[in-house]
Amino acid sequence: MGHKILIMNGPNLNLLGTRQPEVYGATTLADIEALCAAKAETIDVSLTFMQSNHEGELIDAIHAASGTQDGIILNAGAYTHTSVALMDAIGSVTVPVLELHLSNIHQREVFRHHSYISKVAIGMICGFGAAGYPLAMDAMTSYLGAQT
Ligand code: CA2
Repeated sequence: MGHKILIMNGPNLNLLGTRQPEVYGATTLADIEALCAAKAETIDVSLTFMQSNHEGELIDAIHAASGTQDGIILNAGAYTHTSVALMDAIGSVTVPVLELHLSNIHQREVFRHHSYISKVAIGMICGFGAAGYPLAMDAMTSYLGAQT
């Protein structure tokens, strides 16, 4: 089995596909998980997929990923713009984190333009909707493959 990748989803992403489809699309988080599971098969990735509405749970998951996962793909939701604690958690582990957003945060309200996660992420994908998830898996796999 290839790399171990953890995909983490933050607050309100459990509501995907049920509200604001004009912003976030009609795809549910369960649909995205299925998309990622199918992608994992094709690129030989061992995938763990989770969602939490709780900042501390997300921080605990980052700590737990240290030494057990090869990479994290993180859509931190609105914590992206508020959470020094999540930034510090990522900064405290060596596991690489790729920042992901469904929407193009730079096209939206000014308060979404700043990301604490970007300070500590290896890179960021945004604006491609659900398709960003398998893109992020390719990007993380490529990043991990380039590491010595
Ligand atoms: O574009 C993204 O992926 C975001 O991380 C989504 C967050 C938002 O706060 C970030 O600025 C950008 C919000 C997720 C909320 O998801 C909802 C889904 C359905 C209905 C309402 C909210």
